[in-house]
Amino acid sequence: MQKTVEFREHNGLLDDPQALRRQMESDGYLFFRGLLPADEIVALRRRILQICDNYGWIAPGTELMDGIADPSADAMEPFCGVGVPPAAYGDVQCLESFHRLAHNPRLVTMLGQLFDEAALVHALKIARLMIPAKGNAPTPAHQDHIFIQGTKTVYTCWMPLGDCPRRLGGLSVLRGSHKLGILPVRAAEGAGGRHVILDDESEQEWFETDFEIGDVLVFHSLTVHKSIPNLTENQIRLSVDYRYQPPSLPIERKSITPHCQVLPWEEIYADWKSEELQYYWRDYDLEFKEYDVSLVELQEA
Ligand SMILES: O=C(O)CCC(=O)C(=O)O
Repeated sequence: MQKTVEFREHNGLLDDPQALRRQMESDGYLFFRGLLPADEIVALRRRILQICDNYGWIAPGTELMDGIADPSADAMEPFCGVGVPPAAYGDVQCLESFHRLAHNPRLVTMLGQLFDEAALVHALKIARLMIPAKGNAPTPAHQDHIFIQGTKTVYTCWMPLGDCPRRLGGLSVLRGSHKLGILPVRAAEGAGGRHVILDDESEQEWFETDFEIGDVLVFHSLTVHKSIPNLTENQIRLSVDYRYQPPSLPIERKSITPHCQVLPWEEIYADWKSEELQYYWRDYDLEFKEYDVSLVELQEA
């Protein structure tokens, strides 16, 4: 039987590494209210909505920051589960502030406490511009590990770029599902195109919330999660998902490449003001692990 439960808030565990680790081990997720500075997120939101406007996807006469989609956006062809076509996504990947947010000291410190080792931020960083349009189905229930691989000790930080009440979508996690091991998958619509096959009889507790700007959801690479359908008629759900791991554990090469190879790093970096966050992973002595394609093979049609 499926049950929907409000996220527990874990701000009280910040600065207590053992308590953070215990909570992650127990439920497979952590949720922090207002962990990130709203002004940084607002600025990034504005840059991304400006890109949407450049492509004609913002309804004329509406306030840019409300992110109201123009009906013509229905004609665009989204790719790679990011909500928009490659040209627009390339523009987002070129934003220095989009990459910088993943390195926010509050995030990196919290993850370092969880790992008991300074966290490596994956270079592959994802933005989702979920315009309610044809082809933008909600993300099916899945485990990140089958796509990311390397070590299972990879944690995802998901955060909305603005308030994200349930009716706008948002992410939901299946509590404790990181203990189920790697689950088989069937084909599905939405990002990743894979839906985990779960025992229907099992008691399922899906945790969700009305996200506010600055909130951060952290989950283990085996924690099953999905997006909630966007029930608004025309509002764009903007979010980012970044990944972290201990640098001492194996990593798969894709994690140091631009998401979906949308542009090469040289083009992404072309207009950046600072070199600090360019090619930073080259400072690590990383152990690379081959991608195992069998993990994404479909078990059911
Ligand atoms: O934002 C979404 O719709 C999907 C995000 C996701 O699956 C992830 O962060 O791993």
